[in-house]
Amino acid sequence: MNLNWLRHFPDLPATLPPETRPSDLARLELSLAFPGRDFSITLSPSLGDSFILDTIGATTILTGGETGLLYGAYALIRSHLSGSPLPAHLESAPQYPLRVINCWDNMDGSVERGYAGRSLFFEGGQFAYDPGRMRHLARLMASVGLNVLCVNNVNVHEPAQGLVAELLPELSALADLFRPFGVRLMVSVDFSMPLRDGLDTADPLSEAVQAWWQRTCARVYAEIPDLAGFLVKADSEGRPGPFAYGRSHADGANLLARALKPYDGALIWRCFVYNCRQDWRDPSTDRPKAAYETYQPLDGAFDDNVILQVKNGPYDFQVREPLSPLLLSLRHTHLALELQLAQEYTGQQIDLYAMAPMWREIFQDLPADRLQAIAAVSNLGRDENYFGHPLAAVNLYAFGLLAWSPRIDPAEVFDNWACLTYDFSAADRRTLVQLLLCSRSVYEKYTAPLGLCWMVNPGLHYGPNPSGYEYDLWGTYHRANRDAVGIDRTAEGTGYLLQYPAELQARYADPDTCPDTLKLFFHRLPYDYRMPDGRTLIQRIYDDHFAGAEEAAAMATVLKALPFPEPDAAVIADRAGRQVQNAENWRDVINTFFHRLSGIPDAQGRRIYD
Ligand code: GCV
Repeated sequence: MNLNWLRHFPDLPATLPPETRPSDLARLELSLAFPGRDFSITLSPSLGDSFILDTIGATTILTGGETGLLYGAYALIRSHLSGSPLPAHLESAPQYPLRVINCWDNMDGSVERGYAGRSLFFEGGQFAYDPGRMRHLARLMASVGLNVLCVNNVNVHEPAQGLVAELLPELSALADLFRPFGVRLMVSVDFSMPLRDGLDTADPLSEAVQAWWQRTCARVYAEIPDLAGFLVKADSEGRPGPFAYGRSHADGANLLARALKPYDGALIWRCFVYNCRQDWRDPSTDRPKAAYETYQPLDGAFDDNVILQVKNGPYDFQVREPLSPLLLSLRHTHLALELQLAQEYTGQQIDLYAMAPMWREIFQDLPADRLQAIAAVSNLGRDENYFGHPLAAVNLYAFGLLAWSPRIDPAEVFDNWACLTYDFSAADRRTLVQLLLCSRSVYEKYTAPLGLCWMVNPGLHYGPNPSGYEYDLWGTYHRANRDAVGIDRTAEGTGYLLQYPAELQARYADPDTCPDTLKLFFHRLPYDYRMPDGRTLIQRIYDDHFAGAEEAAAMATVLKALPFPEPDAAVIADRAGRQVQNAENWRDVINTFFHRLSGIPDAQGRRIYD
């Protein structure tokens, strides 16, 4: 059953010739989608991913690079099926050469933070995939311009270390399935891998280690000449890294980058480095400061095929965080932005949460040309619909378009996606788009208030638990007491704010002018603090939680009334019901938590538990 946005794309033949190139596929896709229409297609290899489209009378002229022709073909098909006409002359080039999906799939078949079933690629310690689905996935990605798929978890559990050794032939067979669609594979590697192979060190300055990585890359690229590169999580949440040898992350990243360099491979090095064994009693360590403190001093020390991958916020994909200051401060280092499509903290593909409005905010502060690549943690799994929640598909769709052009308009993208996915009337489609557009702010209202973050159930990360992480090791504290809540991160507090450029420091420094959504991220405020609209802080917390739960219920009613086809209708109705319960639970737990601490009643006398 194909209920995603490819559903009206004409079927491809059951098999493609093994040497099919993206440009061949582009011609095939166009001939299937537009039988009888006149095309003039010119391959101009130097254009790479870019394409130019001209429509003159009944003839469409498409010029593009090897992959550009394919993206041009998909742009035409999307526009045709969604009824959004392209201009008569269009020159289109992606903002980022690497548009990456990071799967956190383990070879035992589990998916770390996966909410759409088991792994699409692995089971029982082996490759286990349906080739038809792989091709479909490749087409799904290519149809929105995504071109790199990192198949295994950044936490590299055995036997995944074998992906660059004994499992390499199987990885290569998988790469063959994605290649016609212009999608290149990437693998996560473990920094300590030389130890597995008999070396007694993984020290980046050891010549034996350097030679080991060179040999490994030679073997890998002999099998998969177009592998996009390696992704590494090092010295992060228990993963091995160069710190064990007293070396810097520039030493560590450059080691792998130099081994990849002869093959044009990229080394993507994640910056998710912080002390995950913090003592909650210690207020002098402030986790959001960690990545900047580690990497800012190394700016300019990385080789040119190293890309530092930075999560959008300084914490970890919370519903609301400011932009990571590292993304603004590194000037001489290649950067990738890391987003998370998997809804780890944002409703786990049960609650509706469409992300493009959040990404728009990111790019309001982040100049698009600061980045060389963009990556997102996958929300895919083995479920029939790939995404668990059928509407979570919109996040992969929108991410592809964002990676091509970060200035996308969420409303337009949602509308196109809805048009491709469901045969709705214009009115129903507008309703669906409105739900998607407001879904993030509804979720935000009923969960942790005003940028506070981390009030989730530990480990699981779904549902409320305001003290769940408060006395733990992870550096994620709100420090609520009977008078006040939040952490002062200004110059007078932890100093985190000083990591930002002056303009953003000015925006956040004063609690009175700091945007409400981030007030408790940057400031510690008493419950009777007056918000700009005159309400007290505590009243605003209560009001948001009552409103958020009400809005979730209203959204569910509207969603259930939309004419989704089966099986989507049943799944959407079920998840909407669970979201309503989740929202009520959040409302009651958070309001009760603050009510018990503060002793301040709700001005409207609504039910809060004593
Ligand atoms: C892959 C958070 C998640 C982990 C994830 C980690 C990361 O801590 O909870 O599951 O590990 O981020 O991004 O590396």
